Amino acid sequence: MKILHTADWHIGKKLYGNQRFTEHKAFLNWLTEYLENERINGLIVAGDIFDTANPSEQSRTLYTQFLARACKICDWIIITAGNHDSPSVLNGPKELFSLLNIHVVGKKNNSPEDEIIEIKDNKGKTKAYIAAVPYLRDRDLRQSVAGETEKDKEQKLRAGIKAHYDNLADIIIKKQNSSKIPTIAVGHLYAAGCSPENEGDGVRDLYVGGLGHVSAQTFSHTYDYVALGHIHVPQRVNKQNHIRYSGSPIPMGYGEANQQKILIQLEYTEDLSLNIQEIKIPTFQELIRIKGDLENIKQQIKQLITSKSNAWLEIIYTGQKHQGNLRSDILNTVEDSNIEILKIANHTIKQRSLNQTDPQEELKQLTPIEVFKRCLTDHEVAEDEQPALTAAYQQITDLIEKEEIR
Ligand SMILES: [Mn+2]
Repeated sequence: MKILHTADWHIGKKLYGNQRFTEHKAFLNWLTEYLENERINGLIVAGDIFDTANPSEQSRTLYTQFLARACKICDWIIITAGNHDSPSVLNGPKELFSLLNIHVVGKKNNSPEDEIIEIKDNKGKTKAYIAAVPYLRDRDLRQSVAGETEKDKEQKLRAGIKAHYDNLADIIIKKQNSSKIPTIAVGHLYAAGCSPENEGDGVRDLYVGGLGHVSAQTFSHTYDYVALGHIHVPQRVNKQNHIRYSGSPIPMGYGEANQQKILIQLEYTEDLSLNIQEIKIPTFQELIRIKGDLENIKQQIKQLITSKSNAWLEIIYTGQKHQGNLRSDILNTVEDSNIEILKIANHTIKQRSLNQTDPQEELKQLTPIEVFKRCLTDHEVAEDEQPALTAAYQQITDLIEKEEIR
């Protein structure tokens, strides 16, 4: 029996405003071919199918088109919700999908049995049990009690998650009736002992509070393998070979651009021992971050053009000189090429604006408006333009404070 574990597709995710449907489509086409060529029996997607709770029509179409093809190749597919997914969006077609052996678990409900999926062969013999646990929200596990500290809450959550997985394991053990049957758990959570190492991928803020810091001990020995989602860097939890994050199939941001993206392939042999293998996913859209002074940046772009690259670039200017036309200078270099520039950041200006004027000064002592004024000076903005810009900036920061725009 061959099973593939993947997660964190984030269909509909944009990068600096750029749509990424082409990449998702290419990935799903590649995955379909892989399932077919390797004769994969089961597919597990461990949460964050979509990037947003209300995915666009295009995102939903990509997803259902993929499933329509994949369910003809695989014997079964399991989809659980991540924190980005809307439980009701995923659960909507649940009944219909189950007729095609696509099992969706969008949220925890009162019956733990709903999270236990029994995989049978065509003779009705049980081949595997999957504890398909969706992203567990605070309210799914814990009743808040007045006067609790953050630490109490964390501890209760952790205990709640462990109890949830233990309970499912107990039910499965009873069903197994002392015969050895492959058993896998699915989860979408942050486990301690793994390194996020991401920047700007929207994951980091979730480590604080919320469902943080479960460890390898959370998962009963009943589970031969634990298929996790939520962290975009593929890795083992606490160095346990059988508890893994598959990571995202396409890089969610430039911080992930140099990572090899993978799927995890599980293969149960005749005697039911488990082989775990990492399968490399090709790069569908190259993302390159270029840093340097203007000459350096231009030279690196030229090299990419010569090599007929179609990369999407993030450019970080770190030169000492003030460059008044930085943006247009850089954009000119990629005209008539297949390269796209998604972002140009000027770190020199940022650094200078934050530079200490007195050695005792710390950023937290400065108001945003003071930093903005230094920015204007460094940009050599004309004196008479400064009041209007400052007023506009003040208006924006007021809005952010009042309305908590994020
Ligand atoms: Mn997630």
